[in-house]
Amino acid sequence: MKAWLLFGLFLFLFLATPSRANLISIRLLLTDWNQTQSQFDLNGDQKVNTLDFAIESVTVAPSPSPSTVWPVLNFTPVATVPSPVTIASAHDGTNRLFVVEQSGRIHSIENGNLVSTPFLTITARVSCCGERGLLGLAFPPQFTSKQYFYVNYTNTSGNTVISRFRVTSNPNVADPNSEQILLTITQPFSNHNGGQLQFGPDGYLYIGMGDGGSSGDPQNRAQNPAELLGKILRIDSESNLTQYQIPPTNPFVGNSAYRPEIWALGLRNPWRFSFDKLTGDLLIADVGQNQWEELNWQSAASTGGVNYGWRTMEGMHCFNPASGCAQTGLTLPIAEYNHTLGCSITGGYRYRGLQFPNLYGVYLYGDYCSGRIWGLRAQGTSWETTQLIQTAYQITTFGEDEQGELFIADYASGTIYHIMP
Ligand SMILES: [Ca+2]
Ligand SMILES: [Ca+2]
Repeated sequence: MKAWLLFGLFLFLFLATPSRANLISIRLLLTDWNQTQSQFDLNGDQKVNTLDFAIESVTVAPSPSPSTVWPVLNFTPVATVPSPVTIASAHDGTNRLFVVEQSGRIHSIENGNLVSTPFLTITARVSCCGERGLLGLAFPPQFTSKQYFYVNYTNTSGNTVISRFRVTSNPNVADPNSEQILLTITQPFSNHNGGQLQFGPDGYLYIGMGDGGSSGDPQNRAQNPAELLGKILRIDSESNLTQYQIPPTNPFVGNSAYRPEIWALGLRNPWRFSFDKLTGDLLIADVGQNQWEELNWQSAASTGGVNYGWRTMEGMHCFNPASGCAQTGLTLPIAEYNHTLGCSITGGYRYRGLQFPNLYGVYLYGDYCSGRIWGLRAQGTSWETTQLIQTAYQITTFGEDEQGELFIADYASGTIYHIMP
């Protein structure tokens, strides 16, 4: 089938479907790369090669415009990994899932099968467990050509390390001796180490840092601009592999009172945050102290520097001082729940996949202690949230694959589940 026919098919589907918002997924089978056939371009003078295609399948998903029906979640086991805390995707076309084992291993799942040899083993460098361990994993843009990735772990001294490792000639095995440490952050207490790593749509590496620990942020680190603790950091890890760079558009560049890595501040323990695959918006789940678990939203248009309030506030409530706190300049969460419903929020992802139409546009988040999972969706200019299910899982993390399908980890059993209709 020639390319113009394919274009015709696209046009047909585009016009024939009831809404432009519908998702059309066409699976192509490349049958021939035809070097001899050629055609003229629109200028009439240039030869271009043509491709022969076969249409393997065409799927038109129901409209992703907000459904009035909340999705009913089902969970299909994918693999079992001891103490899973992170699920990441390499975006290299393999659709592999990488699952981080807290004690210091990374496992890969390829074509639905757990690869028996771990992708990476650095257990001797990692202190575990509680809130310590190998906690974060992210693959950079253009990983296919780069073949390196980033981790966030607690070292044997209890401090946070952000480092880079390289993959060997075997795509399912990384080299533990290839480590390049980008950043070490001293941790005053064993808890609240953050752990999330995500590349933003801007290509920069975002790092979640907790307030350092103890209880109530005793040194007020999350509000201290000279500290990296209690923040989300943003660095340019890709321009210079020997030394990370500060993005020139970071909000506090040139302000000597602030560490220039700071993107957002006033966070207690942003254990999990994620970017909306479609809009680039940032959703940050911040674990609360004794009463309130919270969810924060940041538009993709944000220029950074947002103060999310901790320890002045816990959720939408004054924390220190307990009443009459000064809220000027603080950004409140878009959702919160109290400790009658859980004790530790685990942020998830906004679903942008094709297999689960009722979930489209819904952000999922859960609670580690209660196993509850909530959905959050935009309703006009505001948000609405509801509990979708209460599971028996100790929810440590959600994950998103290359197609936008969502996964969840049960820390207790180690099972990774695909969230299905
Ligand atoms: Ca700590
Ligand atoms: Ca807050």
